[in-house]
Amino acid sequence: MAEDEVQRLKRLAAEKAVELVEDGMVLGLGTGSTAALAVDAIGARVAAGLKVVGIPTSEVTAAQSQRLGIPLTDFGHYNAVDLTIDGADAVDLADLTLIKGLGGALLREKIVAAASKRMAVIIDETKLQGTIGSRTPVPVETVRFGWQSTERQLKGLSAKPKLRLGKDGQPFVTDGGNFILDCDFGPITEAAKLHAALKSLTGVVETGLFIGLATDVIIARPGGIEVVR
Ligand code: ABF
Repeated sequence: MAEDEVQRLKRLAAEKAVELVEDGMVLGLGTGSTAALAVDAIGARVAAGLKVVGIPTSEVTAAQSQRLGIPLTDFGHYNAVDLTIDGADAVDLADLTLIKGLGGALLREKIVAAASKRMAVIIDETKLQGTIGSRTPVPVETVRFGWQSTERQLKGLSAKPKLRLGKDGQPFVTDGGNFILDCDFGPITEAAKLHAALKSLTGVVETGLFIGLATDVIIARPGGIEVVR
């Protein structure tokens, strides 16, 4: 699909999700190119008088929100988020399991998603990949100390881990100061079991498997929008 068309679809999905935003809501503000379009649309509504507060899922989103005048808050002030709008890297429509974290923000994204009453995931149809993991690795956020040891443990779970590098060729460092090991497992049939096994490894902070968190998936296709709940 041409890049312009993908961009158009991302915008459609983002705008559809922002229709769910109501006055007075606490919003989870996602990260990534699709979520950024939703944050833009929220910013436009705030400029027109909408009253909301947002909890950003990354420093990048925090900076974008501040530029747009979206008031920010945190979990010291609110226990729960009314609605989170975020992107994803792969979605299995059978049970709304997601892979997230290719953008590097999976830890904050998961903390916000787990505290959310509703999580609308916005994607273009290229993110639909049938069985999760078939085309997208699972990002695993790992503490820096001893990452090679964590990597060996991951290999013991049959992963093919690869340390993520930044544009400068150095290890990519997350907002939490951690590394990411992108783990190819091939098609994942038991995501919850795999997630639990990964989390039990010393050194693993969080995984990019989002299970039971998405409530709505908004898919933009060339023919129109589909919403799966
Ligand atoms: C965030 O951004 C991530 O969880 C996911 O890794 C990525 C998707 O980015 P994009 O919308 O740019 O494809 O939502």
